[in-house]
Amino acid sequence: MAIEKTYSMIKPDGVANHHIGEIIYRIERAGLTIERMEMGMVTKEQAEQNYAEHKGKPFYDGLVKYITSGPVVKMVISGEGAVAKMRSLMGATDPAKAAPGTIRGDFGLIMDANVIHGSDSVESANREIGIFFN
Ligand code: IDP
Ligand code: MG
Repeated sequence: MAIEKTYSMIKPDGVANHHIGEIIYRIERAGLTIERMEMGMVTKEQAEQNYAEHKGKPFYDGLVKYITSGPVVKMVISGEGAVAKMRSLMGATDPAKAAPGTIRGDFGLIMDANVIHGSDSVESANREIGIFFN
């Protein structure tokens, strides 16, 4: 595998429920490097760009509304196979199906409030990093 960069974001529920420290701890313990990190709001435009692939799906409007509803933590993370490594730390999209020991399995509530976002490929990561850090 190669050194990759990925984009990850602690969602509003992860911030509101005080999981920032635990999540950052898990990322660093996995050997990944947090290169950039910023707390703040996501604009409607950024949300629509980030979730463009889901436009038209029944949950799209709720998803955009949710991710813009409160502060998030935006991160650029690097390391060997960082994209897949973050996805495995995160766990399955549905917290009800995410394995114990994963971030979503341990702290997730429902599909919207599933604690964390992580890019699904190197291409998505490059695109998403450009949306949130430019
Ligand atoms: P991912 O976050 O694991 O990559 P995606 O399929 O890319 O999952 O979906 C993006 C986000 O949209 C999910 O994290 C979740 O919050 C939300 N989502 C996905 N599918 C559904 C659904 O069927 N109902 C409600 N929300 C959904
Ligand atoms: Mg996705």
